Amino acid sequence: MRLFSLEDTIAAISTPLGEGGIGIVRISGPKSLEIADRLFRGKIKPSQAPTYTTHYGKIVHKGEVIDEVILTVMRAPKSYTREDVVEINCHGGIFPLRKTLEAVLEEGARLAKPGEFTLRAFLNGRIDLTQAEAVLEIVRAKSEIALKNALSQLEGGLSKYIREVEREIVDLLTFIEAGLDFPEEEIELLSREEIKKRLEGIHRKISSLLEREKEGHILREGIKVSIVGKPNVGKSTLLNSLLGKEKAIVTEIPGTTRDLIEDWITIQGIPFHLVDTAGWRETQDLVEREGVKRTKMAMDISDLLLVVLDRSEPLEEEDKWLLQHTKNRKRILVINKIDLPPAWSPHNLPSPKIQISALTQKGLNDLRKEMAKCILKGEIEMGEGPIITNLRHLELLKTAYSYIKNAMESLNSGLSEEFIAQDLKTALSSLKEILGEEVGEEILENIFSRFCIGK
Ligand SMILES: Nc1nc2c(ncn2[C@@H]2O[C@H](COP(=O)(O)OP(=O)(O)OP(=O)(O)O)[C@@H](O)[C@H]2O)c(=O)[nH]1
Ligand SMILES: [Mg+2]
Repeated sequence: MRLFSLEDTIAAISTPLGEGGIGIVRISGPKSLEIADRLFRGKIKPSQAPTYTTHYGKIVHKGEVIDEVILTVMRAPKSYTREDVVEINCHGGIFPLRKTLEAVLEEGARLAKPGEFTLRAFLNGRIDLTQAEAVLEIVRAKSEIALKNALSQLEGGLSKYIREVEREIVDLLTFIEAGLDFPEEEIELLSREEIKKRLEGIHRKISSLLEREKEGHILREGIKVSIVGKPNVGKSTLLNSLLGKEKAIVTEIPGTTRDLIEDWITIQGIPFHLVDTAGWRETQDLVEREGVKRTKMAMDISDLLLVVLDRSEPLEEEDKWLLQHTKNRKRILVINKIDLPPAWSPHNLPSPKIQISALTQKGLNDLRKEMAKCILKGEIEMGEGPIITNLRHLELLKTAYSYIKNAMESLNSGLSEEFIAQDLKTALSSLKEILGEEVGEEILENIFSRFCIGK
């Protein structure tokens, strides 16, 4: 299968396309240096350059100077892919980059598939699968905490944890199987009590990873926050103020926002996915009605609601309805327009409530703090240690967990140790699959196809 061939030399533009300071064409594989030799004109031939050195020169193809470049040589095995890698730093425009890539391809490289450089690093054993996946998570990280977690995964934090659990399972299996193979021999065996203790230890380790599933979900998806309220209370103004940009249209006409408007912010390192919604009211207007329907759906799937009330106008039926219907949800009451004379007092409203002026930004910091507090309070402690953010890992861990549980139950109900060994083996192979030690090509294809080309 082509995806897994390591014999050919691959190349791609590794920086985003568009106008930039520089752009990089990356080449990896056995012919990298040879190809570079044919295109590069400088003081030294790339194939004679020591590893980790950079060289100034020109790319010349078919007698035509394509670009003035800096070329970097990284020799196997100390490179991203563990193969010979050449990176050509071109001027940033699309044209020189494309021309350089074309020349590289004409000289014998083939265009890399998405994620193929990272795939090679994995296939060549430089990184395991969780580390390869971390590369993708780093690119996609939506907040500092997500980035930190992905970086630690790239450094092998998660792999180390899982390898420890693997080792404990293998140790236990060795004892159990020795007992099964040589029942008559005088070898030191574990008592059922000791087996139980070890199983419990393994169980604890896996479950403590699983317990942080919720944090993983947040890092992956962010906290979904819907801004709701009747028309004209200032929802879109609030969205814009939190984002620091004019994302949503704001007018004094009630019913301005019809569709959901979404964007991301981070507060204290936590990613929030904000959704501004259509004002909540009964209406005959078809478009607006559809908008309100979407508001309902957004509300249903939110982790947190910002229920916005306008303090400068008397409360109406819609406000009361919303207050009543969101009372069992995680919410913050946002009392807006405090820069205007008040028409009522929020005194009797339940907490948490924050008074703000979305227009002048007064109170906005308190609101941010409250949003972070709602999330951190008791539920999400972004503590130390790996957090599972990847659904593939999560599923496999759950499988391992259930087999360890099976093994514990078999032991408690006095079943033969053969059953326990079987469960342990299945759990072990799930853990190996997380690290990519036992994983099918189809799964690899699926993972790496989500990367961008050039990674
Ligand atoms: N004085 C004052 N005016 C505000 C404040 N927040 C919003 N407004 C004004 O209130 C009007 C409505 O604001 P929007 O943000 O469009 O209100 P909305 O809740 O999104 O309204 P719909 O999209 O129609 O549901 C605009 O004229 C805003 O300038 C505030 O804190 N103080
Ligand atoms: Mg609006």
